[in-house]
Formats: sequence, structure tokens, C-alpha cells
Amino acid sequence: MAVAIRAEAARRPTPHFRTQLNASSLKPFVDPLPIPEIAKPVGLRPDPANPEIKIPYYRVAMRPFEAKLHRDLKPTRQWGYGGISPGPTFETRSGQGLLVEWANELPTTHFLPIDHTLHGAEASLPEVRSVVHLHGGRTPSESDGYPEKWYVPGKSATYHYPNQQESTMLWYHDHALGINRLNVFAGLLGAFFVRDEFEDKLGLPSGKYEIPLVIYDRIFDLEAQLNYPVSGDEKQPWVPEVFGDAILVNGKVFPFLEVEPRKYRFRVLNGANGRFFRLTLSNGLEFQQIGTDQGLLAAPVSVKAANIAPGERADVIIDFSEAAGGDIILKSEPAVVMQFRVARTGTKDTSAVPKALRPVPRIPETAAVQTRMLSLDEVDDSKQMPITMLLNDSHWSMPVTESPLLDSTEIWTLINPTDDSHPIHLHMVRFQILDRRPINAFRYHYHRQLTYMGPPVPPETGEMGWKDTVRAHPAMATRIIVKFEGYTGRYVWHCHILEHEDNEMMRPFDVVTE
Ligand SMILES: [Cu+2]
Repeated sequence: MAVAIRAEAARRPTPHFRTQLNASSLKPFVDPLPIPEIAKPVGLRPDPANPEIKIPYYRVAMRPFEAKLHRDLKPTRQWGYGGISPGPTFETRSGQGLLVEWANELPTTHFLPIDHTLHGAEASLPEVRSVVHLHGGRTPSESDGYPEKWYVPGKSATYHYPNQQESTMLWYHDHALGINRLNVFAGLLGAFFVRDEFEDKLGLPSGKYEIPLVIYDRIFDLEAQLNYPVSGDEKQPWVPEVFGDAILVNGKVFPFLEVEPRKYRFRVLNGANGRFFRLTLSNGLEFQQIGTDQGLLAAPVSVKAANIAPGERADVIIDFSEAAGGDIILKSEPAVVMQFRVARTGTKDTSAVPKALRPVPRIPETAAVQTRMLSLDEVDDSKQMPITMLLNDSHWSMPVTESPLLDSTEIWTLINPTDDSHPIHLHMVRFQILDRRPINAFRYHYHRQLTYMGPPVPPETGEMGWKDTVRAHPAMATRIIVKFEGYTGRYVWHCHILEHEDNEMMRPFDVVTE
């Protein structure tokens, strides 16, 4: 047996970073923007919450595939839900539950560099493991995709999504402990829309005028293969962040979209491992943000830029009517993202962007029964290189310390003495951002003394809606107010920079009844 294991280890290629393709050498805007297909149910099954009722049943297999990501690139090996990346888009209705069998039909060896020194990715475990999480879903604990509930090729799990929540854009992606960053980089992500009557009645641009934009960055080698960076230490290939120079939208590098001179609704998701996007239009055109992670804002806000960190969504309206016949580039300085080619004429625009969207009543701070001070920590080696990232100085495997009561409201203060902005995501719940307040990061890091250095800063206008992911900026204490409604059971909260999440920046929490 020992001999067999050694032979297996010898066969495993040593992780190394191959010569990188310079993505700026690729001609931009030569591929049309793909629109991922809509997922289709394969039948009906009894609702686990009420077996009298039958609800749609989907089966989605994770499979390896190859696809051309740019006109001038050879096909790239990827892993995708339904054999595409992004995977099929779910179109669902609020309150109408569904079942998804997520089948792992991946190969048994990984093609990206696993770091076996990370917790949950030990060499004794199967290389290829997967579990699916619906980000932003108010989902029962057993269907939430707990990171330790991974399963291997040949196995599947059937999850129940009750969709008891307001209309918004969710997304599904891999969440397997210790290799989540690699599985998502390989292509395991997709969009999931919840619709409701309230939103239908607003008359927002819809049908072919409502388009998902799933944006992420990748690095390629000279053979157009995914080139996940490594540290140089072959035993510990983990790197603290990944920033690719190729920006993909819906699976194509720097695509273009032909639009009519009218309003469009774009449902934007940052699906990157670690890159933050600050989306602007090349002509300085303002656009309207109408929603954020968990749904519509109270009113549209005019913005010149939309900031979205990994995991966050922005619901935006771009009106191309003043730009008929022109080209507009969507950018995230210094990179280009994609191009809009505006036709000279189009059909009559009967869509509306009402001045009032959906009321977002602010949760009063007095509603909170508990305030938790939670630190975001980076542990460095003697050369100031990060070794691990922690939440509240705690490792994943330590006992649960956050056990909010079901239906209670809490304030979580995320104290960030590090140099990075960490997008912090709580599963199952939605929350509001109260404020961010500058702190003395040095004093907090070394002495655990919290000293404020200025007054609280209110959230950005585009952050005033319901959120599930918040940018906790460096040298700031970011406060969120959360009502733990939905389900009891075990969930997780974590940094959505996937390299951080995989290296301990994730913790369980329990929603309890007493
Ligand atoms: Cu982080």
C-alpha cells in the first residue's frame, strides 16, 4: 500500500507556473458575448417540505470539457456544470421550490495545483471533491453545501432550494474545503435568478434586454490552458491572491455585445477568485444601479462606477439611446472588460425604471440583541508573506463561537487590521451595512486595542440595499446588521477571496432556537 501511494505521488506533476500568455496581446472584442443556456427541469419530485406537492427536479452534472475562450486561442480545458462555464442559468420564482441533483462526473485527478498542507486538502483525501453552494440562497442547512460535505466523482447530492426570498440574482459555485479556489477557477460557477411579482410589475427591461454578465479573470499559458499561479515552494503551492490579465464575461475573453439604442438591464456578478472590479463606461456615461446582492434598491442611483468584489452582484440599467451608432467599452481600469456596439436604430423602448423600486426599511440598531466584534486576521511569516488568514483568530476546525438565535438581530463589527479589503459573505441571511469606521490598524494588530481614527463612513449609495457580501476595507471596522431568519442549523461565513477562504478564512456558525 505504501508503495502504491508513493507511486501515485510520483506520478503527480510538480506544480509549476508555466509561461504566461500575455492577454493584452489578444485582440479584444472579436467574440460575441455568449448567453448561458437556461437550466431545464427533467421532471417533478415531491417537495421535501410538503410531499403532497411536486416541484421541479433538475439534474446538473459537473463535467470536464474544452471550449475556445477567444477566437485566437486553442480550446481550454475546464470543468463546468452541465459541461459549460458559466453553467446553465436557473430561472426560478420566489416561493416556488425546486430540487437539484448535483452530480460529480469529474475525473479523479485534479488539473490545478492542490496544496496538501492546507486544512481539508490533505494528501490522504481524494484529489477531486466537490460540493455546491447557492450563494445568497435562503436555503436549509442540509442543502447549503457545507464545505465538509464534499463528494467524489461518481457521487451526487440532491439539494432543495425553497426560494423563500425576494427577487434577485444568486449564483451557484463550488465550495469544497481546501480546493474551492481551484474548482471555481476550473469553471464551476453559474447564475441563478429568483423572480417575483413585485419586480414583474415594475416594467424594467426584460427578455432579450435583460442580460447576465458573469465577470471573472483568468491566467493562461501559451497553450491557452488555465495557468493557476503557484508560490514556487512545490510542497506549499498556495498563493494569497490570484489576479488574471484576461477578463472573461460569460466565458469569453473581452467579448462584444450588439445592443439597440435603448435601455438594458445587466445583472452583473463578480465571479473572480480575488479581483475587485470597478466597472465604468468608456465615454464617461452614467448608468443607474437598481439593485445589489439581495435585490432591488429603494430607488435607482446614478453612478459613474459600480464597485463589485468577488461574490457581489450589481443590478444596473444602461441607457444606450444617446449613443446610437457608437461603441462603448465597459472597463475596470486599467483593464477592458467588454464592448457594447450600439445600433443606429432599434425597436421602441417601452421599459421603465421607476423612481421608487422596492422599499428597503432600515433595520434600527436598537433591534440588535447582540453585538459581535470579529477580527479579520493575516498571519505572516518572517518575510511578511501571508501564511494563513483567519476570522477572529480562529481556525476552521475550532469550536463554533457564533450561535445566533433564529429570528434575532445582531450587529457584527468586522475589524480589519490587514492591508487587504476582504469581501465577507454570510450564508443563508441577508443584511444591511451600517457603516465603516477608520481604526488604528497597527494598534489593533499588535495590541488588540480598538482605537477609532475618525467618524463612521456611511455605505456607498449602491450598498444601501439588502446585502449578503460586504467589502471590509483595510484599517476599518465595518458594521453590518443581520436578522438571522430562515432556518436553524449550521452555516458558514467567510472571505470571498477564494485563496483566503481556502486557507482558513472561513468559520462555521449555528442558527439556534435556544
Ligand atoms: Cu480575504
